[in-house]
Amino acid sequence: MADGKARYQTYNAPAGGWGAAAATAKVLLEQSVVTKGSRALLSMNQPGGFKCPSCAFPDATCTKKLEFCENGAKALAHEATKFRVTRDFFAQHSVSELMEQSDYWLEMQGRLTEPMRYDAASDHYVPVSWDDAFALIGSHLRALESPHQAEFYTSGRTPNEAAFLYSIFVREYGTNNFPDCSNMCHEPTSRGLPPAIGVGKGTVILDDFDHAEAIFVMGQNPGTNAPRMMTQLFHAHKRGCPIVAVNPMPERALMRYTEPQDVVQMATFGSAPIASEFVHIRIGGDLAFLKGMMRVMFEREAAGEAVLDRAFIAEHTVGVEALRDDILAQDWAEIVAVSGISEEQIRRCAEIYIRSKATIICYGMGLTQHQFGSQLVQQVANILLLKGNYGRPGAGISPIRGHSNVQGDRTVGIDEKPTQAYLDQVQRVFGFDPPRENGHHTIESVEAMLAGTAKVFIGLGGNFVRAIPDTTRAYDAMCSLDLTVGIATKLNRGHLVHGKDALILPVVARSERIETAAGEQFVTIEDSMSNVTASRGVLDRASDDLKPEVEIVCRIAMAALPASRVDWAGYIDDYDRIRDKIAEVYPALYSDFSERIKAPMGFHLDVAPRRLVWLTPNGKANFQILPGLLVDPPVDDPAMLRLSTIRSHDQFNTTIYSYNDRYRGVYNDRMVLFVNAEDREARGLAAGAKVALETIAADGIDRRVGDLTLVDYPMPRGSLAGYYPELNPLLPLDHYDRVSGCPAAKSIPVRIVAAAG
Ligand SMILES: Nc1nc2c(c(=O)[nH]1)N[C@H]1C(S)=C(S)[C@@H](COP(=O)(O)OP(=O)(O)OC[C@H]3O[C@@H](n4cnc5c(=O)[nH]c(N)nc54)[C@H](O)[C@@H]3O)O[C@H]1N2
Ligand SMILES: Nc1nc2c(c(=O)[nH]1)N[C@H]1C(S)=C(S)[C@@H](COP(=O)(O)OP(=O)(O)OC[C@H]3O[C@@H](n4cnc5c(=O)[nH]c(N)nc54)[C@H](O)[C@@H]3O)O[C@H]1N2
Ligand SMILES: [Mo]
Repeated sequence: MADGKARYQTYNAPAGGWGAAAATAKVLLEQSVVTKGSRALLSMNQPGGFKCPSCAFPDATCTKKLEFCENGAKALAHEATKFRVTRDFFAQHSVSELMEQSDYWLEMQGRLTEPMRYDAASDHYVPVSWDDAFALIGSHLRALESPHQAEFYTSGRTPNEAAFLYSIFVREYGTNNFPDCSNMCHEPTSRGLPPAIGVGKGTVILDDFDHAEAIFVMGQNPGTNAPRMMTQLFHAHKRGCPIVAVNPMPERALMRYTEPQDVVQMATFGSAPIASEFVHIRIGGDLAFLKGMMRVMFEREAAGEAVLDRAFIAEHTVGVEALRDDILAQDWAEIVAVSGISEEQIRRCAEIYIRSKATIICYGMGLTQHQFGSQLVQQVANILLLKGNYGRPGAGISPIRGHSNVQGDRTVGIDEKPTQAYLDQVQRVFGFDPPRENGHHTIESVEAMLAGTAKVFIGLGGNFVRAIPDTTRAYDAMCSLDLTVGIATKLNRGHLVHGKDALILPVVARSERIETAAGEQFVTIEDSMSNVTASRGVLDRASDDLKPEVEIVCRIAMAALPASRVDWAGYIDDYDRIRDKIAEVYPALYSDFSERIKAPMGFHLDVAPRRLVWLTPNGKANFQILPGLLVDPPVDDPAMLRLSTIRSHDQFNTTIYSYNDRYRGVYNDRMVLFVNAEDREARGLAAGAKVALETIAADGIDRRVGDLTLVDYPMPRGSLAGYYPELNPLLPLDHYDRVSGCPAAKSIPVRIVAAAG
């Protein structure tokens, strides 16, 4: 638990500004890296330096200023930390003892230093040589009856070079089982957008923010999770661009913000409101809101006003009539009831949208993590199509990705449902027959573990057991395996909930230099707006006994596939050779990769809709229909509340930096529930009461989390919020979007039980 006393109070200061500067200094101090960390921060996101290991927001193309934010600094400080997890540490603590510790405590122990193997006799991790570790993995993988009994997870911090080789290795090994953090994140974007606009990516570049005439920010908390985006929003606001924020929580940075890069504003303690319109949406109300806006457009069009971009629709799209029929079938009273937004405000937002000749809609997990998340994202694509908001400056769809290279990993082959054309290409380039059937996404991989068919789990980064739904079942699933491997920078729960054999393989981190026999190497990543840039670490590695992810992947491949047709040894030292292969497999995107990456700011991957080219089967953009107004099936229980599991300001996914959530006024506590005071009173509960939550599910499994403190917060009626990953035990495994496999972590049906424990 946290050291200090829990406090809940309103945060009245603007987001950003001096609060952010102070928090940056504090975390460098806490990790004892004030000098080293500050120096490294000067190289972060600069040409010749390394890419921020935190979020996937792109850098400005001009390099005149520092390009890091408070939360990037936290990520760096925790990576560059002076603390170390050594063999003595593991000798001191058994795995069962470590299981009793919090995620925060585990994180604070520092960087892993050498490979470790689980010893069942003593219940301790003990040192193992790299050679023995690879031999153990090889012997397990070679012994499986079928390659489909292994699950190969990737987390989105993995750079392109390692992810590409991993995808080739796993396919040569014989399976497409690629559970990926993206499956829990922007998969609705990757699966929902292709039928609509032909690509599963955003169509906006950073420069578009300077030309937009309206920006919508839906289901996203940029002040915490993509703080560098605040600079774009701040400048857009300054030049009078309307910004509409759609969120059940009045996130502080969307309300009032001080730009830390603005010297005058900092010096005068000034700040600016960011959102000109705050849409206080019910959890799951976004479909109704978008349909309401589209209804206004079709109504006015029917009344003879030219609201739609008719020429664009005629030339580029199919299906507008069906969309119009669906939209006009929605009744205003229901739209208002489901969204929680008045007709007047919806009309006002529609007016902003109609007047703007170039609109960007950004969105995050608030839209994707619903049971119909993929179809909801398609409605965002629809409304943009109605006004031709593609292929022109200042316009487009902008999913804001999570991990710094989650989009890149997908581009270079981490995909459980690969296309046949791509598999043909792999076969041509590497000469082996890749498996043709679909593999497992994250949920399916857990189902295979629970069914006893999966035997081996390898995690290239990440913290699988903490990130996935249904924590209790997830732990059982993991413990049933023959071998679990965690390839990681830091100790986490995933290493403690392990299979019969288990390995921890420590890696060189993003901010650290990669030296090989061929000299210093760099890696590449693709940000949320499809820019590919080089990342060169500047710090010394945390321990001599770490290996780069590329080498680890190659050595696993060599151990598992002695008769491989791929020259794994040749890729360990020279990363240009890997990039040449990426260029061969993806000639349209990556031709001349090794040359083009030499440009100081890298290059932009082609995004066809920017050129008004639609890579769909019919060569057009297609309007998509989702009947009704709900993004989650209804639950027939009057006591039901919808729970959204969100991030605090002081965490990176499962990594907990502290127990504070400054912008929401919560200190020294993460076991909180943000509740509407009337919902609380209707249950006869006092503010600050301790309660338990129970999931409402029909599968007969009891899911309960206790000891939660009710904090009054401006939530819409019926909507609750609390923190991920602590509340993951409440999220049923099969509560996910069937199109994409993405868990509906933003909409868990729960009831409050007025009892602690
Ligand atoms: N510092 C930091 N940066 C990060 C991360 C981190 O943990 N810490 N994680 C990274 C990753 S992997 C990702 S995917 C991104 C996540 O970045 P976000 O998408 O911003 O993540 P969340 O905190 O999950 O919250 C999303 C927002 O959705 C809102 N919301 C909840 N339900 C609904 C709904 O039904 N409708 C609408 N409109 N809004 C809703 C919540 O109030 C919250 O403001 O950030 C990345 N960057
Ligand atoms: N309830 C709920 N569940 C969610 C979400 C939610 O909003 N609500 N969000 C989902 C989302 S969007 C995501 S992306 C997933 C995140 O799922 P993951 O990506 O699996 O989780 P992380 O917490 O980002 O992983 C952290 C670990 O990665 C390792 N690591 C850090 N840097 C490196 C590196 O450079 N190399 C290697 N090899 N390892 C490294 C460290 O050991 C660290 O402990 O969680 C999902 N789960
Ligand atoms: Mo994510």
